[in-house]
Amino acid sequence: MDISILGIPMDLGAGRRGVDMGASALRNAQLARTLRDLGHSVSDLGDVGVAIPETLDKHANGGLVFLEPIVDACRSAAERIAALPETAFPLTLGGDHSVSMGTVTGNALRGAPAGQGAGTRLGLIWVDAHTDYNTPTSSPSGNIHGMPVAHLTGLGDPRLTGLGGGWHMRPEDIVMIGIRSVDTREREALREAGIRAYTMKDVDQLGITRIVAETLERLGGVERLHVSFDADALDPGVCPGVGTPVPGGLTYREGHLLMELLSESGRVTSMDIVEVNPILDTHNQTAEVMVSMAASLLGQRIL
Ligand code: B3U
Ligand code: MN
Ligand code: MN
Repeated sequence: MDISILGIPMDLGAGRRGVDMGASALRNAQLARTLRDLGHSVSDLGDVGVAIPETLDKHANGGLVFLEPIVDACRSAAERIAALPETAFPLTLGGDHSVSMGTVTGNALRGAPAGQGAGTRLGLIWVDAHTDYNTPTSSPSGNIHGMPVAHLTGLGDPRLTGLGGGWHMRPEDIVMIGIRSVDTREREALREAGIRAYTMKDVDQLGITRIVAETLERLGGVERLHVSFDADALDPGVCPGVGTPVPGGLTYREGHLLMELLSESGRVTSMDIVEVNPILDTHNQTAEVMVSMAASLLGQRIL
């Protein structure tokens, strides 16, 4: 496969500093070499430009923290990804999870004719402890990294919902896995939208194998399939370097099995790795684990 790595070193959407260094930590953990050793051709496109928080006025936009620079970075990421050749597999490195408004949009717009609402039908597998389905009005924190999925479906601030020029995700094309932290108003909005979310209770009861089978069946009709992997989906014992750790997450093997089964399906066309925070990590463990997750999604096998 032709893998294109693109970094979005942004922590503007998170409540704590440091995820802007996540892309660098993942590169340092031998991401490109690991994927090349699997037989892929890998090109690193470098980073999208992101504003430095200390140079900005945090509340320049009536309440929504760092909204404009987040829109700018997401737009740059979307443009870079949308322009990639059809055959490329974009592997995007955050950054906090608000980068996915740009990466998902860019992937949906690849190869699509220009115009209002154009874009392919993209399936989204959101691997996360959180559902990230807040809007500016429902969010308890005001942090935009808790809002990307809502904005991708068209709910929230028009400057963020407008990134796709009228294209939005269909809620029925979204599946979440690993969920264990949902805010009250988020829960109501998710139900209303009809998004399928597998909680950690579902992982315990059904197991990853059945969850992947159901997910692939539900997303049977999509043209592209994007995996957005938030490091905090994995248990904090496995990935300690995250800003909002929640106990009771996916084990190391559950994470790998999820990636291995998705890889075997041959249907995944792009991936994000987000929320790796080297400041909070121990010896780059979280980046190393996330590189191994990418390797499993991209064909690494035990035998
Ligand atoms: N739901 C909370 C917490 C949160 C969401 N995503 C992360 N944390 N990483 C919020 O702030 O919206
Ligand atoms: Mn997230
Ligand atoms: Mn999360």
